[in-house]
Amino acid sequence: MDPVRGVDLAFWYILGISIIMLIGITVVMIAFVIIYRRSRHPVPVDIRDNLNLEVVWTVLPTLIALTMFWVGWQSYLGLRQVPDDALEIDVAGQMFSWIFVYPNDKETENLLVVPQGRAVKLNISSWDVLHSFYIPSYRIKVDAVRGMDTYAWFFADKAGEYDILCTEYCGLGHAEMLAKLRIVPEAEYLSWLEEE
Ligand SMILES: [Cu+2]
Repeated sequence: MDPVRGVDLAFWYILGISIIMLIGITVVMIAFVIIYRRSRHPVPVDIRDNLNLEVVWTVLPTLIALTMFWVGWQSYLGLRQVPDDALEIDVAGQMFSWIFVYPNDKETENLLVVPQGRAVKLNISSWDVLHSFYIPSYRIKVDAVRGMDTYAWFFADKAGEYDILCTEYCGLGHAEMLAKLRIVPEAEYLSWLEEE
């Protein structure tokens, strides 16, 4: 599944169930306060157990939690399964900027330019401390750790400019560790790539 759709689906699914539960539990609580108030039920009833009820409140939440896991797992697979034809770009976090290295060894700082309509694989690492590579628009958030190579990918579907941030506190300049993702038409990308 497309990572953006997958992550959004997992988010809304979990949020939706949480809202339904919140409303349901609140309504039942208020109803119980009104229906079982002392003036109507002066003597409390001592209920020992109810097998059916116990089975329901064990099985139902288990099933709900499992479906949440399944939706989350699908979105995770979408984030990790990179299309074979992806364009590979190396990304390194360093105090305090993002370095991008292209297939022809072109290097940029805080600017990632990619062609529209391509899948882009980012090979992420760090040159010093912990950083975390974050593109909110493409739902990517991956820790950059020195000595550990990892990756992320996204499908550059819409031309435009998007924010890239560091989302792991990495020192005094952390807040300035901002970069831009620029998605441009393929021809523009190719000519940009050849520029010094
Ligand atoms: Cu950082």
